[in-house]
Amino acid sequence: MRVILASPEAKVWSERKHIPLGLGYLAATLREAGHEPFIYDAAIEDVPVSYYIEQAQAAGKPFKVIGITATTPLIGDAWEMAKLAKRYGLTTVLGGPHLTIMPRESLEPPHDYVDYVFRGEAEYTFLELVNTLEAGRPVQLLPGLHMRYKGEIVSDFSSPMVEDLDRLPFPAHDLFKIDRYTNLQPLTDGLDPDARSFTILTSRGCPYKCTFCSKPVTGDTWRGRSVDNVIAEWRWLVKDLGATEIGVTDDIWNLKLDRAKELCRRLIAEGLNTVPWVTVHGMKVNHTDLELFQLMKAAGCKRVGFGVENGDPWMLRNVIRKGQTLDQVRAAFKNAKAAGLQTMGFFIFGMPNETEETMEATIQLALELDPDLANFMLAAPFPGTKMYDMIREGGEIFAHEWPDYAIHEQKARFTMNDGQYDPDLVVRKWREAYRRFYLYRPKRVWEKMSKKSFWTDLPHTLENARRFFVGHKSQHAPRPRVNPEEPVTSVKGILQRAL
Ligand code: B12
Ligand code: SF4
Repeated sequence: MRVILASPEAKVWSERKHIPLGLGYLAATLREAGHEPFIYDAAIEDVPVSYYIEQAQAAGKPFKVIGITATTPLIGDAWEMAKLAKRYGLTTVLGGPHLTIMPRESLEPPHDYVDYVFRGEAEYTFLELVNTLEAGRPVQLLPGLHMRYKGEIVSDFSSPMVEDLDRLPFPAHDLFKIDRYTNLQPLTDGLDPDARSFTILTSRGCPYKCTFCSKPVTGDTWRGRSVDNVIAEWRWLVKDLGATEIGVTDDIWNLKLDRAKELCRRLIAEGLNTVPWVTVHGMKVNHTDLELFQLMKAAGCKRVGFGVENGDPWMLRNVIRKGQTLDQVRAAFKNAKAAGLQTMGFFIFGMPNETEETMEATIQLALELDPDLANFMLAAPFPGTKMYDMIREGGEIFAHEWPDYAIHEQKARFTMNDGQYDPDLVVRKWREAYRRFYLYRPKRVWEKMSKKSFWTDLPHTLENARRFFVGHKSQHAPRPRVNPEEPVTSVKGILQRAL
C-alpha cells in the first residue's frame, strides 16, 4: 500500500531542520513489509502535501493512508494537514510525542477528520494497521491505538516500546531529501552550514526523571542497540549516503560508560572517525570520565553538550531532580575541554520555586563553566511532565495555545501562587543571561568576531540575537526578517541591528 508519512512545518523552530527520524523508522518497517512509503517533511518542501497526493492520484497510484507526526507545538499544523488529506479521501493516522501524551484529544470534536491515533513507538503497530487496511479487514484495537467505534472513542492506553532495537530495520535515511536539511545546530556557529546531516539513535529511553522532561515519551527504561548494529548504520551513512555530519540524538547515549567507549573505539577501528559528529541533545554528566571524552575526540566527535539546567544545588536536587551534582557538572566540562572537544551547556530558567538568587546562580555557573555555547531556555509546562503537575497544583498556566510551547517563543508561560515566583523577573533574568554570557565579555565577543563563521552566519546570528536579547515588541507581532542581502559593514551596525 502507498503511504505518506508526514511532518508538519516546524514554524516554531524554523531555523533548524533535522530529519524526522521517527518517520524514517516507520518508513523502513513499512518498506521491509512490502509497502511503499513516501516521506513528506513540510519543513523542507516548497509544495503542500496535496501536491504529492494529487500527483499520485493522477498517475493512478494513489496514496491510501497518511501518517502524521507531531510534537506539542506542532499539533495544530498536524490537524490542518490531516484535514487536507481527508478531503482527498485518505485514511488519517496521527502519532508522535504529543499523541503519546494526549491521544484522545485528536479524535474529539472538531477533529472528525482524524481516523486513528497511536501512542508510543509504533513501528509494529502502525504496520499492523496498514496491513489490516490493505487486506480490507475490520480494524481491531492494537496496543496504543485509539479510534472511533460506533460513535465512541475507544482506547488502548498502553504505550508500546520496542524491546529489541537491533531487530528494527535502519531508518529509511535514503528517503529523506537530505540536501534540503540544515546542519544540526544552525543556531550556533562552527558547523558546516551545507553539511549533509543525518541523525542516529543508538538507544531509546532514559531511567532518570527530570521534572521538566516528557517522561511518557522517553519511558523509564533504557534500551541500547548493540555496538555492531550501530556501527553498521553509521557505516551506511558515511560510506553510502555521503554523510558529512552526524548527530547522536539519544536521550542518554552514554548511560553505560563501557558501551559508549566501545562505540568510539569501533568508530576509530573502522575508519568512520573522519565525519564529524555531535551529541545533539547533550549527554548526562555523571556517566562520563576523561577517557570517554578522549575516545570521543579520537572518534571524530566535534562538540559535546550537557544538560546543566541550574546553578543552585537545592533547585537541582529538589525541583529539577536531575540526578547530578554541580561537582559532576564541573568535572564533565573540565574533562571534555581537556580532551579538546567544544562544549555546549543547556540551562533552564523559571522552574517553579525559582528566585532571583537561583537564577543568578545559574548565570554565574554558566560564566564559570564558560562553554563554547550556552543555550538558555525558558521553562515550558509541557503536559505529561512532573513540572506540569506541580504548576497545576500550586500555580497557573497562561500558555493556552499549543504553539506557545515552542522554545523560542520568549514568553513566561506560567506563574506560581507562592508569593515569590515572578514570571516577569524570569524573562528578564533569562534575557540577562544571554547578554552577560555573549555580549558583556569583550574577550569572548572578540573571539567570536575573529572567526570566519561569524561573518558567514551573520543573518542568522542577527535574527537570533534580536530574539534572545530583546524579544518581540508584541508577543503576537510578526517577526521582522533580517534582510541577508543588506550589507552590514561595521561592528556598530551589527549591534544596532542585533539590538
Ligand atoms: C531529535 C529531537 C528534536 C529535533 C527534531 C528533529 C525532528 N525533525 O524530528 C529538534 C532539535 C529540532 C527538536 C526540537 C523540539 N523538540 Co525535541 N526531541 C528530539 C528527541 C531527543 C529525539 C526525537 C527522535 O528522533 N526520537 C526517535 C524516534 C524513533 O522517536 P519518535 O520521533 O518519537 O517516533 C516514534 C513514535 O513517537 C511514533 N511516531 C512518531 N511519529 C509518528 C507518526 C505516526 C503516524 C505514528 C503512527 C507513530 C509515530 O513512532 C516512532 C517510531 O517508534 C526527543 C526525545 C525523545 N526521546 O523522543 C525530543 C522531544 C521529542 N522534543 C521535545 C520538545 C519539547 C521539542 C521542542 C518542542 C522544543 C521547543 N520547546 O521548542 C522542539 C519542537 C520542534 C518540532 N519540530 O517539533 C519533547 C516533546 C514533548 C512534547 N510534548 O511534544 C521531547 C520528547 C523531549 C522530552 N523528553 O521532553 N527535537
Ligand atoms: S536525563 Fe534527559 S532524557 Fe533523561 S529524564 Fe532527564 S531530561 Fe529527560
